[in-house]
Amino acid sequence: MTRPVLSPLAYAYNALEPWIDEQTMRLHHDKHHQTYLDNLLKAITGTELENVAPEKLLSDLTRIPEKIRGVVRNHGGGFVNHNLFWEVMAPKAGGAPTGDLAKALDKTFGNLESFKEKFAAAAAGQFGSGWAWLVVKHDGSLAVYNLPNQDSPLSSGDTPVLGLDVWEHAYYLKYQNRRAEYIGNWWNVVNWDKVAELFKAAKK
Ligand code: MN3
Repeated sequence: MTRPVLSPLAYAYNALEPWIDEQTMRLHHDKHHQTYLDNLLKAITGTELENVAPEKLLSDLTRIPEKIRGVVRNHGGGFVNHNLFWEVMAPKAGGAPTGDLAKALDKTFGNLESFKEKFAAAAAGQFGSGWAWLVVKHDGSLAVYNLPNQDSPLSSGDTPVLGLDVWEHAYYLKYQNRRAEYIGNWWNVVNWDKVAELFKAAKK
């Protein structure tokens, strides 16, 4: 396998405005995300884990030597979580999902609005830094929960299909302490086509 790299965004830094500002996107992708990757590489380079995909490292943290387990969990998690985050957002996005994903959300949560409320509550209710997640569980069912820091759903055997970063670095420049406003506006940039694709892949 090839060494993990920081992929460029698939859209311009200012493409998610007015919901997410250019400066936040630049710092978040070029600095924060890069740092997670750098620290992960620093920990695994020269070890037998060097050629293991970061997702695989996270999927069983008990196999990681104790000395670098924390770094893999935090920085490996940070690297993998942000890869997903950039992909599940897009300019001129938002709206509602269609197809199998829409059906599964309705079946699990009642309707799209109820899902969004539950997800937003998970995001708002994460004390301190962390993420809200929509995941596909082992049995194919959907679930919403939050996790602190950069903990990945992969470490619990779940496959994340939508994630919202609620670390202050994700919103503070534009929204300051108004996390709820950031969460509410974020729906305008959710790339449902990508979420549907991840959902389909996870169900296989
Ligand atoms: Mn972040």
